[in-house]
Amino acid sequence: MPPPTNIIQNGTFDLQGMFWTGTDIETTFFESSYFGSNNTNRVAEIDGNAGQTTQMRQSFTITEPIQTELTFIAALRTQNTVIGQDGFTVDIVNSTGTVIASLIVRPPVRGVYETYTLPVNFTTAGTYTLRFTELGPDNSFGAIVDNISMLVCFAGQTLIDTPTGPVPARAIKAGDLVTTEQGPKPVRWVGRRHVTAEDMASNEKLRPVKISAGALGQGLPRADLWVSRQHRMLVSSPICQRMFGETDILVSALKLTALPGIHIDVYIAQVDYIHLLFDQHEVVFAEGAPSESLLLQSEAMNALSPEAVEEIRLLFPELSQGPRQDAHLIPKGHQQTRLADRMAQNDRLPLETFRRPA
Ligand SMILES: [Ca+2]
Ligand SMILES: [Ca+2]
Ligand SMILES: [Ca+2]
Repeated sequence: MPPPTNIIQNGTFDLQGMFWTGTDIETTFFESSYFGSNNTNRVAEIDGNAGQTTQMRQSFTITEPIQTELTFIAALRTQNTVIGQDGFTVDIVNSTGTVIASLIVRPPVRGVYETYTLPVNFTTAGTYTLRFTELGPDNSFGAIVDNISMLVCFAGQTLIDTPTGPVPARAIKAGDLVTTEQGPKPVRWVGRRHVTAEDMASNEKLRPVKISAGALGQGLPRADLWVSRQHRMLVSSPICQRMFGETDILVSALKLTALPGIHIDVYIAQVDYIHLLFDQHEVVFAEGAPSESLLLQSEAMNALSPEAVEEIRLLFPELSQGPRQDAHLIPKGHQQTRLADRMAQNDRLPLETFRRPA
């Protein structure tokens, strides 16, 4: 998952009106024009001319359900503004014109910014519009707005290796080829569950494990990686050989939290769990780190919604029955705990002897 990015372009108006559309947009002046200061910070005024209702809009695309907030600063011009009347409405509008979040702003002070926050819950992917509309006396003296920002962080951007290069997990569809330990294999089904802060607050088991970049050894994962706590990661170590007679085994992410750089993420606001289902249990490469694909009849099912479990059972009845063949040995829970403790005590990394198949 990459760091949060600001989905609003030119929210500082450094590029004047670029990326903004609407009616009577005034973005050509510096703060000094409105506040009587010497400040050359470029801002927007939401009442450019008398006789026209200023409206300033910007559209953007949301690729998956996400909760975030819009923030900006606003103040009234120092001259000829009416406290309690001049201001604007800020709306987030979906593609069918429905307002999904709205805030009325009437800055209480002239010439001094206040920060405003509008929580936004995007329940579906799609194109949305941010819209500012003038309120109050239509006399060309209005509210100043600046630093408009909406930070988003799409969890589904974890990169999965495929024969054509790394692809965001959320972009993988049934039928696509994904690189596995056994070579390219077609994905049969993609399971997805969006987990909100409220979900995690009510069920701690839904909080993900964060594996920091490089924490597994050999530079892996290539970027910070979030997985469900029962999701198993490949461990390849001489300690595995000594304990289990096999070099490569699978250990749940939760057990690996005994190691540095791997911990339950108690700060993350939301997460999307994406599971790739193949004909067989496979090892795939998430940010380059070898980890299991979804195991039916496993704890990984807990991270899926009941509807998703039902859908898998409906679509792939043969997969949810009968003995399964694990991609690698999966030791019992207490043995996994001992292995993780030994690696921690001896400063050994999980992928010490990992050799990626050619
Ligand atoms: Ca600015
Ligand atoms: Ca106006
Ligand atoms: Ca006005």
